[in-house]
Amino acid sequence: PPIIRRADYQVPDWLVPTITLDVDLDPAATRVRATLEVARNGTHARALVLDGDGLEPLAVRVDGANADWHLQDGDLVVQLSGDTHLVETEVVIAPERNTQLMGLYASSGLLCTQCEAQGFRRITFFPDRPDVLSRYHVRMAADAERFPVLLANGDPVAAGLLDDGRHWAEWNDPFPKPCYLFALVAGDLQANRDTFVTRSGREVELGIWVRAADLAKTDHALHALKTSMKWDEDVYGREYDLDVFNIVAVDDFNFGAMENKGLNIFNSRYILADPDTATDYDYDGIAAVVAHEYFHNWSGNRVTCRDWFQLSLKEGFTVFRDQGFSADQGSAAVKRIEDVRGLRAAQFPEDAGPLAHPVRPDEYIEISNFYTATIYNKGAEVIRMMATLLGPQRFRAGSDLYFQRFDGTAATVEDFVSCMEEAGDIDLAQFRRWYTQAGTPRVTAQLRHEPGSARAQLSLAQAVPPTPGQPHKEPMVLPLRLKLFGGETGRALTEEQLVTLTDPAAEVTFDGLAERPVLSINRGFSAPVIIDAARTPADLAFLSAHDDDPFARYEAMQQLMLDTLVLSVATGRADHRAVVEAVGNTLRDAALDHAFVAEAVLLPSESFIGDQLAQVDPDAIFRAREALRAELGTALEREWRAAYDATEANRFEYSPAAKGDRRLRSVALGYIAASGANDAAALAFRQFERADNMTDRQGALVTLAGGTSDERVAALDIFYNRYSDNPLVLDKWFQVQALSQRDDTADTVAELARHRDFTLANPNRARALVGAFSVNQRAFHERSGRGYRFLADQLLALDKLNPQTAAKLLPPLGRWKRFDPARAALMRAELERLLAVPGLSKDMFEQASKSLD
Ligand code: B3K
Ligand code: ZN
Repeated sequence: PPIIRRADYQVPDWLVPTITLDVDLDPAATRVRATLEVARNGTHARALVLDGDGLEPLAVRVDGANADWHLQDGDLVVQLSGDTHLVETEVVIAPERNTQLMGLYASSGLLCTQCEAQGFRRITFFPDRPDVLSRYHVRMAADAERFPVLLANGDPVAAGLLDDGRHWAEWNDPFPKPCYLFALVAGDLQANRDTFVTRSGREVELGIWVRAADLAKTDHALHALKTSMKWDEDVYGREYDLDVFNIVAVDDFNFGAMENKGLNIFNSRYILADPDTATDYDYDGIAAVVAHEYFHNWSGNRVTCRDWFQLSLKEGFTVFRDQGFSADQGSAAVKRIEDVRGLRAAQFPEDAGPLAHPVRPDEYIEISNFYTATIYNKGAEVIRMMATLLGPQRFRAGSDLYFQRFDGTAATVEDFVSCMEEAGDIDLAQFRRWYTQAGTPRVTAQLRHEPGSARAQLSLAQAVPPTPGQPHKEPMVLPLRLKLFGGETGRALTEEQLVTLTDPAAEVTFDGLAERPVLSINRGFSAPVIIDAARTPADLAFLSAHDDDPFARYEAMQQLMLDTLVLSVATGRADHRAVVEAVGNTLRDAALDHAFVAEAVLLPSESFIGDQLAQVDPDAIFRAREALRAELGTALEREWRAAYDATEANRFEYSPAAKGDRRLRSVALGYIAASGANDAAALAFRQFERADNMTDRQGALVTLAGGTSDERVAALDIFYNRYSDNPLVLDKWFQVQALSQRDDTADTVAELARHRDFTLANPNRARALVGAFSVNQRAFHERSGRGYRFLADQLLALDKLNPQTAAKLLPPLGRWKRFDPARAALMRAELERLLAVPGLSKDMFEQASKSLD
């Protein structure tokens, strides 16, 4: 398959100022008539090429007459003589047979679209690229009984009945948009409605559309929508621009949600919530995704991307915006901890592996493979660093300038950075390397201090590792927030300062120190780097108790835990004392909020421990981590029980404090179970049965599912029976078992793949079982290689239905370089097996072939 290169970008040959779509909907045969006003862009004699994917033209007319056209690799090529023409095409497509969930497809009885990145070409012939912006007028018709609701982008303009039991509706979107933002929905839906009055006094009709039975689960999403609309006005000065804003929830969706102009379409897992079926984590995820898609109305829709290499222009910025929103809704420190944990779990391994790519990639085979943690989350960190370097006022000025200057256009990453440079009056020339160089920089920091001296010397050095296609790296701009604390008193010895490392190495001198200093560095995770600061367990324990930045306290504890675990994996012997003492101190510190405590006392994941080692030994890591868990459980049993009892609530409430209580309660339960206490299973089962909310119920289920008690089987059965008609909760049932730490998880997962409720056709279900299993380090990397074989089998089956979702599940197989030669060979063999299959999608081909290098 061809490689698409950023350097090859050319402006479009033809523009399409307006498009009229006439869509006669039917699950088996939908007729799409498109009328495009096309305009030659510049002086050239090239034909009009309209992208098509799997389309057969039934008619092609130019200015009302039969046209001179042919198909080329699925695209429609039309010879045109003048500078403007009216081009009409007609195709028939079958949404009910669309298992890729790209283009127009059917999901649980409704019809909906997904066009980003290149799904529109599966609906009609069109220049399917983000720099062609058009005004859309859509007329749709469908059976009135099966599809009583007809929605599209923009404003509704007219509707009516037809004689044959069908009805129609027309929608008009006044804002020119690229075709990836087109959407329509037809179905038997009900809306949870409200209004929002914008700051200039316009009233916007809001609707969250779901099946009637789900209506009661939409209040949280609706509330999040209104809160986001207000937040974007207050924090970024961005006002909504249409009179209606609709969101539709669908069960079959390739990712989280889609920001189509005025008509967001969501994976139902990011809309539906009530206390009985959704965890606090789900509630938070819903608010974050609702906000994210809403924020795209400016960062993505009003200003879109010139080409798909600029994807992080909208995604990195919008993630940064949604992170800010979530931070403002509760504890900013806990939100930062969660975001950094997510970055380390998904993006750092990506950046260290065969699929590493810059935040602005230079080439791709299939763009769907580039909706990655690097584009999204590292992209957000890059924006965050600019915000740190500029400070809040100048960052806001840069953002205002960007929106004002590029409103209504398709922009580039370069445009954004230039606005920051101009408004911030700062030179970001070297900083731009964050967009071009892949790989996570490593910073070594060494603080030297002579006993009794008032001076200390900090040596900083940076290195960016080689990544595929980039053997040599230049130094980056690394904004490091740091501060010194007194090793005896715990007092702050300095103000926090921002040290921006731009050279390969630098020295910073501190004077007037009254006592031995302890270094707190990269506070708030001011740069997305790996810090190697070689601090003693005592100093880390000290910071975990005394640092005044909660994020830095968390980091100190994580580093202490990591150092301890890495040492015990390497030597087989463990000294747990410093960790036990530090965790005990945190648990006993009454001034800390429970949400923070729960994060701080969690051990690093098995895979993150693996990331610290030259070679991952999944079994040794598992043993070392379990041993530390058990010891923490036993040594601090009184504290865990106290925390458990102190966090019992009478009634469910969704507030930061109540969420913190529930989180700490389930973490404490896990440690009580790890201690081997006799009553642990009974305690968990009691929590499971008495819970009036999913957070407590699932928390108990996780603990039970990882053990061997009789209660385990009972709880899994009860859970299954209670929720067997709720697909989102059944996903949890699959996922909890796939993530279990039991010795027989690989068997259980193989069995679950044959369960009557398992299907690869639904992406959420596929991810809940296959995706979860492949990040369960010990189970997936079982020495026999059966985990690898299982994943490859599932990928092959899924590739036939839905290549995009299949390819997204492949990366765990590509981590072979990190494992011993026997495991590496088994993993490679599976990648080779995939590549040998005839008819493999280009999505899978790209991921698998790159993963072998
Ligand atoms: N922009 C969409 C993602 C589309 C993914 C296409 N493979 C959702 C989002 O990031 O908001
Ligand atoms: Zn997005």
